[in-house]
Amino acid sequence: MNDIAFERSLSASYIALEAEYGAKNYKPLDVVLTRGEGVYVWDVEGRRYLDCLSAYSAVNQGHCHPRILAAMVEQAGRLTLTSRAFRNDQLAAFYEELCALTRSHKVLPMNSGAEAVETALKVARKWGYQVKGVPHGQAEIIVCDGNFHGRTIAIVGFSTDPASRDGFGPFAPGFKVVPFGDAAALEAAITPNTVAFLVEPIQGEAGVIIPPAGYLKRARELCTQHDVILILDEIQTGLGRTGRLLAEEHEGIEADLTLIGKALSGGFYPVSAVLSNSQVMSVLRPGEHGSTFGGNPLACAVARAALKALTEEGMIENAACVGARLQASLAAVAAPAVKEVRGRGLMIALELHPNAGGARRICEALQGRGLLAKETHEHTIRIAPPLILTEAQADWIAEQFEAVLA
Ligand code: IF1
Repeated sequence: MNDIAFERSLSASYIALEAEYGAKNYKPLDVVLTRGEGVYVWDVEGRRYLDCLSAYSAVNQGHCHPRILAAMVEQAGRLTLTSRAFRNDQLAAFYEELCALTRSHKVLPMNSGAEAVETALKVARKWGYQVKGVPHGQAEIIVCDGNFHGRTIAIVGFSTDPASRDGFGPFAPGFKVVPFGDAAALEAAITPNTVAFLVEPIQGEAGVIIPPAGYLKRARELCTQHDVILILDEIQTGLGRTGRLLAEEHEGIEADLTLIGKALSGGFYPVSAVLSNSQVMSVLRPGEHGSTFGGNPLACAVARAALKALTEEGMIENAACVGARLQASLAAVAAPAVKEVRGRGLMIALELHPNAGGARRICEALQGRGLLAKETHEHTIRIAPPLILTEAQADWIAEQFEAVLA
């Protein structure tokens, strides 16, 4: 489409309205989507795109998955919200199924990922005072350089990304930052007041950064040795994205608290959860934490269906197998602009050389070829299609990158 045709298009009218009334906290690609099915989405002009972002891994099961949709519609017509002041008949089954699947003992349901992170931080601090015996007000939590855990004030307070953090202080004290992937630095940072280590198994926003082999295993050992709670933020890496149900499985470890969100609902509805495999969760007493919507019957019914779709339809195995194929064919793209292709399962990043003109330009060119991907930082393109991607679709993705980068 030329510039004049675009200015008169339906898309342009939506974009102009957004610009007039909306806060400018995003800079999306100029594509206005109206429908989705499986790995595909359609814009208001009827053009089809293969979605290589999956709503930041919230639609791992594919857009508008029929089983999740049916569960949502059925539950929405029956009972949506009771608050936790009363009980509902979906919560128990959600707990039971989620615990069985993840080998957890306890679940605390929330809505957004950031709320799950906040919940874990609160639980860890309380555990530190009540169980570990840390002096009141002295609890320390260790986090990693380059982390992304959400947008609340406490969370952005320990972010090392100026765009996320600057201008939002004053921040909560009690956080210490160490380099990601450096177990010796973690060990050196632990003090008698350390209550938790919070880490992403693979850093997402930082650009799909995979730590050295053995790092998480060593972190697990250090946490056990020093009586520190290991909190794994699997909000992005979890639920099949890396080719395993949880990314912790790649190193054969178990966290004390595991955070999941995003694909827990298949993208239908914000559902997150804190999973606990130790007695850590028992420090919370009635009235000390909660959420109006957390654990509501609609969320539970949707999440139950989302988990069933993920596990019963072979999506996790598919992510491992098709992900390896896609990563290999992207790595084979012969273009001098490509610095590195890295990833695990269907969590892949293609990093361009700093002189290659930037990732945004490439994403716009891919959009023109019917592929939607999003840059992260200036030079990296994230490739994270739904986990139902076929081999043929994976090959098609690699061809589009080849065409655009050549
Ligand atoms: C935005 C990135 C992805 C997350 C991890 C917690 C949360 C997230 C590991 C918070 C959220 C999002 C939020 C979205 C962009 C996005 C993102 F680019 F920032 F890094 F996915 F890649 N832990 N990630 O990745 O979950 O509260 O949003 O439900 O625009 O902020 P939330």
